[in-house]
Amino acid sequence: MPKITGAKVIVTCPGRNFVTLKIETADGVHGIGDATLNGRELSVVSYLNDHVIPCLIGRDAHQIEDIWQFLYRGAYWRRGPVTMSAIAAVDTALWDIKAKIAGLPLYQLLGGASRTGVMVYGHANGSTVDETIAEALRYQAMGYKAIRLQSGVPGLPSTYGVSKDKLFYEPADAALPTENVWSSAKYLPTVPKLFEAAREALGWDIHLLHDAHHRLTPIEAARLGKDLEPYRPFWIEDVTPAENQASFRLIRQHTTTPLAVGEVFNSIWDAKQLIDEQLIDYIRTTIVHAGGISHLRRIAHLAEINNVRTGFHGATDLSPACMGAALHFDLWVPNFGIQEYMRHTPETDEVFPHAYTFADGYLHPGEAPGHGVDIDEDLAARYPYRPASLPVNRLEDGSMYNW
Ligand code: EZ4
Ligand code: CO
Repeated sequence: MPKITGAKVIVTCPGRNFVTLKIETADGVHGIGDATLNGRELSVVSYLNDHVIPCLIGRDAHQIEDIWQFLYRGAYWRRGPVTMSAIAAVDTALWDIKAKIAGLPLYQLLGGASRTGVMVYGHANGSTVDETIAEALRYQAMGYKAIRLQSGVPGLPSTYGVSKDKLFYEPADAALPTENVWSSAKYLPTVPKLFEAAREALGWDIHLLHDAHHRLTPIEAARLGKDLEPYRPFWIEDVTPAENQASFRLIRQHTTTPLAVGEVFNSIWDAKQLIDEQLIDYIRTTIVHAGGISHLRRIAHLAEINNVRTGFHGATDLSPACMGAALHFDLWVPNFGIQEYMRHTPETDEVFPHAYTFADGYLHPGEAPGHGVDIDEDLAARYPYRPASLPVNRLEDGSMYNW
């Protein structure tokens, strides 16, 4: 058996913070897994170092399911983003090791390729509609088949999704949370105008997406969905917070615009009612935040029998190790929908050498054994951790709100 002889946590900040778990076996094979939880990185580091790594040493790296169950059931305290990100890192690293030992790219172990490439969506944003459309045209020229559109809201000093650097959006912009201001009344009329202009400029042979980032009430979300129907969005995302899964019934009654939810979910239980009742169309859980490949596979299967497709989160805070693993999953999973793809900085790409490639709107995980992503530890050590928090939101009268 490939005995686990060592495991270490590597923290690096090549432009933003990443936490990576590296597991080593007696035969000299190693695997890596992403453990980054944006704004809460060091909590996962501590969970791994204090509670997980000591339990891994001496185990058989091939027993992925048993180790998963040990870490999940064995903690007694179930679920939660810190726990599930730590478990995900172990699970991803073990799948990487198993596939390397088999000499196969990970997608082959999952069941083989179901498609030739993974359709991804890029992010066009700007402070005005014109600026956003100009960006979207650039993405279309790069070959993207799907583009997310986010635009500034007149009267609000800043808006979710509108970045300074056009290729890399980084919301965790300060050591302590930046305070933003929100108004749904100001925001709601702007989105149909953005989509109308986008259809005019980009045509109909391209998928358009939008993220409301948890800011609407269910009835406001229903209205947004209705208002966007003429422009046939691929989806609207996180229109309302999803702790109360039943609240999506109300949105569903009113609009045929497809709904995507789940980037903050960490367990199948967060999505069970949404999927069982077919209240959403796309599930956005990721490998790193939802317990790794082993748990995401359960979510995907539940989704499949309910006509829900995958549309995994893929912002810059998901490291190349998560992206690589996700792409193998995407190439295999029968009910694939789309994959979010926000490019990493060149420094990040250097720290994480990877086999995946982009061409003509599709990513491919490559044919390297494992998930195809590694970490250059010497280079990683040159970028020390920098505290960074996600922003918070207040309404115009000062009330705390959802970011
Ligand atoms: O705010 O990844 O769809 N993408 C998003 C992201 C999230 C960040 C949080 O860490 O909503 O921009
Ligand atoms: Co989102």
